[in-house]
Amino acid sequence: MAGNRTFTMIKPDAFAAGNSGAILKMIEEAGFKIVALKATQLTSELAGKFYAVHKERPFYADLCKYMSSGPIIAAVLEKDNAVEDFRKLIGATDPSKAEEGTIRKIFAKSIEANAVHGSDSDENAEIEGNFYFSQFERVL
Ligand code: IDP
Repeated sequence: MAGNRTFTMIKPDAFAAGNSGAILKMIEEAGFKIVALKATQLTSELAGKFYAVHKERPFYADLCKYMSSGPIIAAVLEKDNAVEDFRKLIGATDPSKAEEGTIRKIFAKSIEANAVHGSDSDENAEIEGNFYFSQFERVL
């Protein structure tokens, strides 16, 4: 159903710091239902594919290196107005600009190592969920 699912990753910095459980708790308490979940690690090549839209940006090579530097958690989340509400919950890309109480404000280390990913559109939520999960790995 369009509009009620989004995709997230708990990025290597937050996973390594042992913040995955606390972040998932905040996500559930904000009303999101977890409909797919896995711990995994990207290769640099896969990180490059995931972030291909940024390949002309100066931070792309560093981003691919960072995103493949350690384990992550990938998840599909369900809630009304999922994409927009989740972007609000995580806060601005740069944690120094994120609102108080947002996941990035609480857990992010820098503009790059910013704890979580959240899809920016329904279309990308679908593409990103399909990047990680087969139809048998998610709640239908
Ligand atoms: P978003 O994750 O808030 O949607 P995007 O602009 O799509 O932000 O950037 C994707 C990811 O690239 C960010 O979450 C962050 O990890 C990294 N990134 C974005 N801007 C910068 C930057 O200026 N320097 C370093 N890394 C950046």
